[in-house]
Amino acid sequence: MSQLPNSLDELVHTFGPHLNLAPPGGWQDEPEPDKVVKTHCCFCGQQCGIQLKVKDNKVIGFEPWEEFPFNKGKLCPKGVKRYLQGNHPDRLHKALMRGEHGFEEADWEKAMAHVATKIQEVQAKHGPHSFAVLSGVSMSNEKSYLTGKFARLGIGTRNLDYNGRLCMVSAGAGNKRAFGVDRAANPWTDIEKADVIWVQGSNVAECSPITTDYIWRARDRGARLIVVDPRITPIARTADLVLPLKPGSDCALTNGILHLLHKWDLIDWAFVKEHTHGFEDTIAAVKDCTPEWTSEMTGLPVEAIEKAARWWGEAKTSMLLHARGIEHQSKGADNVSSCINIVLATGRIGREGCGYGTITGQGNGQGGREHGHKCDQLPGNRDIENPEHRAHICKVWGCTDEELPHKGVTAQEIVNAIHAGEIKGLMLLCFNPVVSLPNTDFTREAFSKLEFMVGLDFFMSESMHYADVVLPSALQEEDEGTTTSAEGRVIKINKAVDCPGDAKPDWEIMVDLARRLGRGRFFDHFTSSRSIFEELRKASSGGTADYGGITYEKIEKQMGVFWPCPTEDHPGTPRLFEGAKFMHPDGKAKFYPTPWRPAMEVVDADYPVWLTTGRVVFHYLSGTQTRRIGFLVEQCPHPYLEIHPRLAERYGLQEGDAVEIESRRGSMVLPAKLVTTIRPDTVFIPYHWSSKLAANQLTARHLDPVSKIPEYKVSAVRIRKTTPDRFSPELAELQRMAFEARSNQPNIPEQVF
Ligand SMILES: Nc1nc2c(c(=O)[nH]1)N[C@H]1C(S)=C(S)[C@@H](COP(=O)(O)OP(=O)(O)OC[C@H]3O[C@@H](n4cnc5c(=O)[nH]c(N)nc54)[C@H](O)[C@@H]3O)O[C@H]1N2
Ligand SMILES: Nc1nc2c(c(=O)[nH]1)N[C@H]1C(S)=C(S)[C@@H](COP(=O)(O)OP(=O)(O)OC[C@H]3O[C@@H](n4cnc5c(=O)[nH]c(N)nc54)[C@H](O)[C@@H]3O)O[C@H]1N2
Ligand code: SF4
Ligand SMILES: [Mo]
Repeated sequence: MSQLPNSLDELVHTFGPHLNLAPPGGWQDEPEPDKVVKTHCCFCGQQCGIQLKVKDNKVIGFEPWEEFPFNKGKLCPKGVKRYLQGNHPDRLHKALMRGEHGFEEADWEKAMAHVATKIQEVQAKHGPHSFAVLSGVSMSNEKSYLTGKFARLGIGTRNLDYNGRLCMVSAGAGNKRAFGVDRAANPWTDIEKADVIWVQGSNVAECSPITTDYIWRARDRGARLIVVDPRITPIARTADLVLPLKPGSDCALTNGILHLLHKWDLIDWAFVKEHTHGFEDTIAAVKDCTPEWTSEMTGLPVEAIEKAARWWGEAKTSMLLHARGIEHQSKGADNVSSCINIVLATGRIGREGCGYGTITGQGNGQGGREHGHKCDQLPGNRDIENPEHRAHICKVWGCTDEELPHKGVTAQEIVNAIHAGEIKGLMLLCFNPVVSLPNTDFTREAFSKLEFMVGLDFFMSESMHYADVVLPSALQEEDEGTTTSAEGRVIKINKAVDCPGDAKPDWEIMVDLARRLGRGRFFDHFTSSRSIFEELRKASSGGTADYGGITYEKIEKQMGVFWPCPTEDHPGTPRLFEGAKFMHPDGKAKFYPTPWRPAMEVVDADYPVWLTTGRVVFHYLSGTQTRRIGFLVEQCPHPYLEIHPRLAERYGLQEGDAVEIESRRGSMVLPAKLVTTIRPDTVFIPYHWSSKLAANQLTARHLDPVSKIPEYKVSAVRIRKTTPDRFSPELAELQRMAFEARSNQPNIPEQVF
């Protein structure tokens, strides 16, 4: 559990490295690095600049990269400790094949030949689309692009989707509907120029820590901050107005705000008339969303709703930011649209200090959703069912229309199809569904039904345990490439060290496999990430996400290039929609009516408490990476149930007590963490752990009908006090380690397990 130090000893222990206090035995002289490589953090979508120190082909530490404009040398705790992964004893160095006695290290040739044969066998038996690919966007643009091409032309399946389906797709759907393009509308420097900043469903300080800095710079200028979240997160604790609404009630609030803006005539009529469509229908849809109705739906006081509407409505400049809090819902896309509606109604977009953005989550969550990594998409954000778009890609790829599969199904639907026996084979890379998909039992059942699974990872993730062959892949610092940050800035990842053992970058493995599958002609020309990027430029050219004019050299020179960037002499586009020009064919933006509907599961007499899930600053996603870094484990060793003292009292719970949480999907036992910063009808569990500690044992497979994102943020549960012997052995072990680390030992090792 994240600790606040309550004694000097504990403080020294917890923050020792930062206080510059010598460890027992004194500081060791740090070896002089052979080189220092300017690159970016491998974790979240902020993609902070960092310099990695390298000695003897190993990353041994880091230095801040002060000149990189986005973070100017600042890093969060994950960024500071990321360098510890490379030399971790758990790194996969060899291919693994499942034998009679479990996994055994295998000769590379043998493993690859087996994979190719099994893919062909499954497809021969059950048809080309019975083999699916699920992948992820911690991978570079080059790898994401190649995965799309490999699935379609290498394997020949339409069933490809990615972990952004659990992350960015509601925002994507809402953005495309409104603007015709899916990217944050502004560079982050616009945040500091806004007079009102509205943050909805985003734990900024823990999940996009560097964005905090931009918001605080605005506050230093006197800007007002409004935060909408059922939990009073660290950023909310510095807000001018906190709106701790009921989970799942977001579009009731934003509809209510639009109602008031209209009632008080705080609409920018000139902007609405000249630059948008659909206002009348949208206003009609909020006719009945009075402050009283909004208050009833959201659980917020009328005065607070009115104050928020007044502040937003009367501001000269403003910025609205949201993240998964509103997007991880079965009406995620509508929540996004309802936020955009209040931005459009006040005409505050496309100019300095005025705009809107979703805070992209994963490292390459932005770039990875542009280059054909999704079941219905081709590179450049093209539509796989649009004949012109298909023709462009067929030309670049040198294939016929018949060779290019059509639309497949989304990530959760692929797993549903595996469970139903319709999909029989899977290639899984850069994705850990056994931890990250909702309803863990269902995912596990599905994975155990697969006839054949090949996985690519650099650690043995929980999902890899279901594979028949595991191929060791490369860490971010073992290859070069590009990613695109939350701002839409394309940046350059630089290679610092070589891969260990037989490990290889994902693209090399896919190119090799494509040859073995007899499709080498589409892939033989790829000899480096740079060669893939050159094709990506052509493939994206003319699409909305146009990278045509971006080169590695230009990225280095400009410290990033914002897309769209159609030609080499184009500087890139930091701010979209300048002059209120949107990317729909008629140049106008579209309002989208979002009539209220409840979450798919709501509290009732049997399951009376709202459950919501999310993150802590010290861990990253399914935890495969950060649960292996000692410092981060020490700060937050295991999950817990965040609960308000009033709710805790009702169940007789005190700090640290064992509490059983049960939903219609499953149950788990966690220690209670009493906090006054959460609604008293809601509990929260961070989701970064596996098996008996996985929050997704409780969540449901309810999807948004448009974006197909799971409703991670809203479930109904019941809770009861239980005894500590019900803690799972994993939790007991983590508690013991944490206790020892705090009491006797100077420090637990930097790398654990
Ligand atoms: N430390 C850390 N940082 C990360 C990540 C990580 O794993 N760890 N992951 C990265 C990724 S991939 C992502 S997607 C982002 C996620 O970044 P965020 O979306 O900021 O993080 P979450 O914790 O998923 O959820 C955000 C907030 O939504 C609130 N919330 C819950 N239910 C509701 C609701 O019904 N309405 C509203 N308005 N709010 C609600 C939660 O209380 C939480 O504070 O973070 C990125 N950065
Ligand atoms: N309950 C609940 N569940 C959630 C969420 C939530 O808020 N609540 N959030 C959802 C969100 S927003 C997200 S983004 C997902 C994330 O869920 P996942 O995508 O499953 O999480 P990761 O931990 O990123 O898993 C990536 C795996 O790929 C490996 N990996 C990393 N980089 C590479 C690479 O370059 N190549 C290869 N081959 N492997 C690599 C890592 O070691 C790790 O095992 O979780 C979702 N699940
Ligand atoms: S904010 Fe994100 S990118 Fe920056 S150091 Fe932290 S995890 Fe890395
Ligand atoms: Mo995410």
